[in-house]
Amino acid sequence: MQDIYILGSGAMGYLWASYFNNNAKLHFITRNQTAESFEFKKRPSLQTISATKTQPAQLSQNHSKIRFLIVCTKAFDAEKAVISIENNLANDCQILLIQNGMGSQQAIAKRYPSLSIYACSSTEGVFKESDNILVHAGQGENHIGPLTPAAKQNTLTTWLPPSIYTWHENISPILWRKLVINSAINPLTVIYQCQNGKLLSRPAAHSHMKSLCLELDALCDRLNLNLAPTINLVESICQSTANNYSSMYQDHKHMRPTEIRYITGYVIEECKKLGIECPAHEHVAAQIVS
Ligand code: KPL
Repeated sequence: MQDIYILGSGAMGYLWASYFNNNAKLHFITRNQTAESFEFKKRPSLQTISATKTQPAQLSQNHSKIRFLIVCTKAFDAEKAVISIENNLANDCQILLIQNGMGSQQAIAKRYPSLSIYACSSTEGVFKESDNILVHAGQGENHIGPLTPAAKQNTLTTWLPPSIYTWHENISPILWRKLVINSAINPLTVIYQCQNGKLLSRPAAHSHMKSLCLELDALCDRLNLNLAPTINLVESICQSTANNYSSMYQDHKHMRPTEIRYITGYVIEECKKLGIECPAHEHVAAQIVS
């Protein structure tokens, strides 16, 4: 059985572990837990998943080098987390990155250019009810593509169940599409303290969204991304996820750091590089704690 290592034991980490259906040895690498076996259940299927928890320091003692790694941390933790175990990575290690926004995945790919590094954009809806219960609330999709030259579809199929993702030779437009959605929705749900759907019914929030989308249109046009007018895309996602509280709203509500630097911050950086004015994004970035 293959050993699969997972960084990040939040809902996404649990979900990715569940995809292996116990056909692999699953190891969560955690900062503050000693090695121990544990189980959790996934609802509504009631599948039981068994795994171990291992601290980075224990990796060198009890484990061979890591060949398959899935990084499910928040964007701001991802690079630090990979660096903390870099001495344990095999020369042919394959790393799958599942972060919101952009910037963190590219930084990791730049740091380890010889490894096989993949980015995933996921629309799966999950939350942890407790440490032993994962709730799969919304069926979504996973889109995966390469970030380094060594990352190939046929290498990925040697360990990742092909039924759970769609492969893209060019993942960049997919990551951009999600970034556009997140930058026009997530910060506004924090500013207006509401679910995604309410951004359409509250006039102030809706007109704020339109100003963000006009800046995103200018950026998408310059990058030749076929996404403008982005307001149509953003409004349709607000409708289909109307009852969701965005991930940024939830982070803010629980007083956790937010991913604003990797969402709005990335848009601002790209606009600056291209000489595009983006006052609405700058204003939003100044209002949200990172
Ligand atoms: O991706 C999301 C998020 O909350 O981060 C959306 C699509 C906005 C759904 O809530």
